[in-house]
Amino acid sequence: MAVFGYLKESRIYFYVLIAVLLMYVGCTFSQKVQVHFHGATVLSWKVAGKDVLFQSREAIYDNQAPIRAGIPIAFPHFGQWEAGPTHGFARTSRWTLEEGPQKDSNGNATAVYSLVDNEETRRLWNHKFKLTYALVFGDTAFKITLKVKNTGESTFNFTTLLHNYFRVDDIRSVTVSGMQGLEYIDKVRINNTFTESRELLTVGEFVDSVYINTPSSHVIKGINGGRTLRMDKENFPDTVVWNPWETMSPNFPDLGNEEYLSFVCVEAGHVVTPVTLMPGEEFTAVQMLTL
Ligand code: TA6
Repeated sequence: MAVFGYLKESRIYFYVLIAVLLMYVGCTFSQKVQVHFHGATVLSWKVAGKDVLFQSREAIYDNQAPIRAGIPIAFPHFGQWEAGPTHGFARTSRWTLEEGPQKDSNGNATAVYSLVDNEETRRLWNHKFKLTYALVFGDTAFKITLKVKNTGESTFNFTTLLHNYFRVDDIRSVTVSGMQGLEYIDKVRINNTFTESRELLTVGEFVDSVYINTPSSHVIKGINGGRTLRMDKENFPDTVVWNPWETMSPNFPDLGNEEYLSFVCVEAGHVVTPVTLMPGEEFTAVQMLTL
């Protein structure tokens, strides 16, 4: 009791209390990185003190709604889903911190989150699975490895995507490389398919485009603080580009006025052709972000 008494008197008690609270509500690696247990949503990634990711000032943190910030995870279905919530249940489930946060041998901050099937997920989608979400944060790079394992007795199909919200200085100055010559599904034009003619994408209106079989790298210019971000991806063959613009922003009450000007969604996904996993099989996809 004496130790507890000492702790109670000292500042250590205060810090321990804060750490416990943060671990319950979310998991703050450091002032550079914040991850919320709800959806294993990476809320913030700061480099040189400036956030690379966007958090809506109206985002909801009730452990029910998806958090409009950072990197929500779409699984087992990207987009509207007749079996359950849009973009699936992964981003509205409470994940488990399996490893970390800790420093690896290279001094990177690392953590591994996981989500396994439960009564609620099976009610919507009657399959057994384990998702593993490994995060590695370096000084100017952030690597995500997403694994999906079929732990059941039946084969299942899924689509998945990292719904990246990147903070930008002004959406009207953003460019995204790597789409020229590709086919894309334009959800603004009743899901018709078109071929992209531009070498660099720009955004000057409501855009919601699913680019098919994209290259393994994109370069996004105009990131918060006049910076350029490179996205490298493995086994995420498609890339979604979205901004609601002024026209569609009123449809999102968890998005503040004019906030559409401060973010672009460039999303690495496996969404056009579903993944088929037989019992015991595992899917692995990687996204590397580098400033
Ligand atoms: O990734 C683009 C998109 O599918 C858009 O169609 C839009 O719905 C956006 O995601 C946001 O979806 P949410 O369910 O997070 O409001």
